[in-house]
Amino acid sequence: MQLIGMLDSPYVRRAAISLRLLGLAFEHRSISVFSTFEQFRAINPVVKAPTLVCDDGTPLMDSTLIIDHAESIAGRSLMPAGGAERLHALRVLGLALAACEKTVQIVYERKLRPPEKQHAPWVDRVRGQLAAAYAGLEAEISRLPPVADEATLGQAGLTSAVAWGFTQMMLPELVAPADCPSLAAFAAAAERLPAFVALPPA
Ligand SMILES: N[C@@H](CCC(=O)N[C@@H](CS)C(=O)NCC(=O)O)C(=O)O
Repeated sequence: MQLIGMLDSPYVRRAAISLRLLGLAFEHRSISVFSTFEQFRAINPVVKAPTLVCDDGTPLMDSTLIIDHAESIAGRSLMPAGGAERLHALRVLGLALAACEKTVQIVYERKLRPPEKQHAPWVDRVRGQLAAAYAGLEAEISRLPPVADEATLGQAGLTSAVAWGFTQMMLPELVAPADCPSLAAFAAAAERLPAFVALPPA
């Protein structure tokens, strides 16, 4: 199978790291939804990254759905099976995905719209949502197992670390590490794991 998309997308990166942690072989193709739009469109006319082209040619979209499919192939999950642990992981994952989404919205507003068409009230709203997502993540992250090795890193921790790295790479002025010390330390430890090192965002 082929994973299509650039690793500077947090969605592509979380899918790639998940595939690797699940022990699944895949070819990663760094095709951009922007600079190589037509090449991407030839693979998936919807042009969404990540796209997973399955072995039978089916193009799947959305990182969460791709990970769901990958877990069904691997026969195991990066999420806790149930109970309070799963509920907490779902809470953390939702916050991390919201942080990714709000970061992407601000980046698109800045990069894709001409300055005179940028809408300050919208950006302020999204900035508030981004700050709330990171405040929530900072409050919750200490309840995840500390990053010891890849075997102990679940989906919630993986995606939190990817989200943090993405926001720090794209909008470092908006969320200071000093405001999220636990999350920053957690992400730094995750970034030292082989799967994160092998799949860098840049
Ligand atoms: N919910 C989706 C979000 C994917 C997403 O928005 N990807 C961006 C790249 S970071 C994209 O495809 N942008 C191109 C577009 O939406 O036109 C996921 O989890 O995969």
